[in-house]
Parts: sequence; structure tokens; C-alpha cells
Amino acid sequence: MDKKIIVIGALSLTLIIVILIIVYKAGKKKDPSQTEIDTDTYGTPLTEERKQFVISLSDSLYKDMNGLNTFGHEDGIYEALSLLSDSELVAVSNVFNAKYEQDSGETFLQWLRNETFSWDSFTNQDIMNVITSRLVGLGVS
Ligand SMILES: [Ca+2]
Repeated sequence: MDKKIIVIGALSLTLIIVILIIVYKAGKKKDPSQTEIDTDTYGTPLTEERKQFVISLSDSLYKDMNGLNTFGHEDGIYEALSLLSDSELVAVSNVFNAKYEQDSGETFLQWLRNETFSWDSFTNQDIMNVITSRLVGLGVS
């Protein structure tokens, strides 16, 4: 084989590997789930399993509320939110604020209050009223 082709081939392969490493590292940095967030700021410390649940629920809430929600909200997410313990509910608020408050300019509680749930089933609006009252009772602002 021609030496030139081997050299070009080796250089191309090296370049591809370097690009893949850069893309991989950039992707890792952008993923907000990599951020370390303290979920133990109220009451009983959460187990690792509940901590992961709280983080994934915060992400689901952000994804669901972020947008016009012309066809309403995903009921299951808010039902899950309403079933959390006090510690978990405050943890969701903390995780949400740590990850998304800077971008949205609203705290979790502020966003819940400003979001329109009245186009959903009326039970969803009732659930949200209970959740925002609980958050206030737990000292969240
Ligand atoms: Ca929305």
C-alpha cells in the first residue's frame, strides 16, 4: 500500500477520535443531571432512591411546564408531586430552583402559581392549590 494513504488514514483516524472525545465531553458538561444538588435541606434525609426520584421528578416538571401546554399537563407528574413527603416536596423545590431558576427567573413556587392549570381537569387545579399551600407552609418561597 502507498505510504501516503497509510499516513492520511492514520491522521484521519486520530482526528475522528479527537472529535469524538470533544463531543463526548461537551455532551457530558451540558447534561444538567450531572450537577450535584443537595436534596437534604428539610427534615429527614432522603434515601439515594428517593433522591434520584426527586431529581427526575423535578426534570419532568420542568419539561412539562416549560411551554404553552395547549393540551394541558401530564396529570401523573402532578399526582406524584402531591404524594411526596414534606422533605421530598421541599427537595423538589430546591432541585428545581438550583437547576432551572436562573433560566426561568422564577422559583418553583412562583412557577406553579403562574402556570395555568385551569385548562386541565379541575382535579389538577385542586391538586396544585394543595401543593402550593403545602410549600408555603413548609417555608418555601
Ligand atoms: Ca407552561
